[in-house]
Amino acid sequence: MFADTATPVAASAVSLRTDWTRDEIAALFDLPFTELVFRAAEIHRAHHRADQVQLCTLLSIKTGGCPEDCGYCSQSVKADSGVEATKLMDVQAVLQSAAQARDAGSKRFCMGAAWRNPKDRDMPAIIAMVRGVREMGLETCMTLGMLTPVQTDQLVQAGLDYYNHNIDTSPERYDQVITTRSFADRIDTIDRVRAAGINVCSGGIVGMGETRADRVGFVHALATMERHPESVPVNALVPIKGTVLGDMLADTPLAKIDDIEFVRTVAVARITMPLSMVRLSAGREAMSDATQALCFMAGANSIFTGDKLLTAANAGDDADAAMFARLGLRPMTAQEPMRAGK
Ligand code: SAM
Ligand code: DTB
Ligand code: SF4
Repeated sequence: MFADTATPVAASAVSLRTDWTRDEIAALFDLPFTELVFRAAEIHRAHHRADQVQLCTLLSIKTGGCPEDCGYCSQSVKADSGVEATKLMDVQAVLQSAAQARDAGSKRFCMGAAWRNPKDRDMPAIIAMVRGVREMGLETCMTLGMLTPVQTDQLVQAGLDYYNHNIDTSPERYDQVITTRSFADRIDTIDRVRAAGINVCSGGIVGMGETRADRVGFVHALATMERHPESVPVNALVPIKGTVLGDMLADTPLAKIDDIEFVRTVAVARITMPLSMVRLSAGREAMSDATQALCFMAGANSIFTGDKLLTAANAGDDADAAMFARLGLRPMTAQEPMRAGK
């Protein structure tokens, strides 16, 4: 049976470990698969409603033309992906989109901009978007690249709930994926957002041709943060033609991440960060219901809804409704168990 009647444990009653060693995390990855998933499921059920999945909706509020060179991303100026650069969307159009997401049952609205960092002249519109979306009763999340202290403060004043800033991969592999910024730059922004009292959403991508040791290093970097990110998106690389990694994968099909290894990564994230929302993010469109079911069993409890992510296709509401019915899952209604200083 689902843990339908289980009462999630209060955050204060849980002692969270932030001293995980890489050896411990590697040992979790090495467990027999069913044992690993069983342990992750136990932890999931102790802290969350195991039959409920949080629904989040993404909107690209400024697409393409990004000066960064992230090897996976269709929106980099370095990619030959055919994605056209747009200006920042009008506030009213963003609010219209948020209203649709709310009406479709989404609880969080995540707005993404293809920027290295926002310009100060963009901030008034960004602030109006945060305020407007919050007034609709949705949780707000922004992902805008690096932030200055002043911009961070402006987001706090606007009432932003979450800031997404992924570490993407292990610290030692970072410069093979992105050269225009460093892993340390990424951590600086995460620390700034955290110190300002905004909830942190940070995760990364599996299936970029990395090794198991990189996946260990990736989870280790998140699970040893002074405070675990409240949301941990685990993306499976969506191989996009014209990007460095998308083309590499097209040439070496065997490099595609094994489903079982992907589920292992989700399970290890759940075990090491028990209270975090673990989001089964990009890449679901290419996953079977069975693989997604294993991810939910292993502790994933959040997804992106709708038929589009930022530029890539997503599973779509009909497919998700059918999957939820098939698996007996339902959309999450309650607030998340752990909140940062709010
Ligand atoms: N520009 C901002 C930034 O980089 O933080 C926000 C947008 S960026 C697209 C957000 C995240 O989406 C990336 O950090 C990466 O983890 C994920 N992502 C981008 N392209 C992806 C792809 N092709 N497959 C899987 N995940 C992807
Ligand atoms: C995250 O970790 N994944 C989302 C969100 N945070 C911003 C983005 C996924 C993007 C997938 C590729 C695309 O749509 O271009
Ligand atoms: Fe720009 Fe973000 Fe894409 Fe990197 S992931 S190229 S920073 S939009």
